Amino acid sequence: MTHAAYIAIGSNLGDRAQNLRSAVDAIARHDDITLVNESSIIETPPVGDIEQGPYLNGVIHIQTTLPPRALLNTLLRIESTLGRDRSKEQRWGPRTIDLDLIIYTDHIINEPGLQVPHPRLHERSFVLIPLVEIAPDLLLPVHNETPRRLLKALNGVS
Ligand code: A4P
Ligand code: MG
Repeated sequence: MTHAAYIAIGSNLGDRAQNLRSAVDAIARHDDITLVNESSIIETPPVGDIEQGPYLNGVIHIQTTLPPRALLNTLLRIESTLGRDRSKEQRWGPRTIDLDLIIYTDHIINEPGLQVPHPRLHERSFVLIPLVEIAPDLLLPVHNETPRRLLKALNGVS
């Protein structure tokens, strides 16, 4: 049984474009994952109170036989392979690569270390803009809304 999932990707340290490319390549090479679609990569101003450089962000759509926790562990492993070291980071601070599992079919997961849909999805244009590009009308659990409508709401358009 395969499941559709969406992963938000971001980088604001080092060769940002190459970091994203390497992460997507590693995800696509995984035996239990098929890459279905990729959004454009956009440059975005940093969100949060920490002074840091701009990000490159995007979203990818995959099909996978991995259950959510195994998929998250795969993403965390790919982050560390690409040189991310959480012990040297601040929360919401600069990072070479950030891979967030934002959607896993219609599952709602609230466990320690795993929340899906990603809890800040609806307030982040750096996630919603690329998600709207590849899945404008996907009905999201919890919100019971589509990415297109969530982005409009974030921009103050009803
Ligand atoms: N975790 C729980 N749920 C998930 C999930 N659905 N996907 C846990 C991935 N991880 C999940 O993550 C900390 C822990 O969250 C993981 O070990 C996992 O068990 P992290 O990536 O180390 O922490 P983080 O990324 O600093 O925190 P968080 O809450 O994911 O923040 P965001 O939302 O990723 O914010 N500005 C721009 N323009 N672009 C960005 O990409 N990113 C951030 C980080 C801040 N500002 C940004 C951007
Ligand atoms: Mg993260």
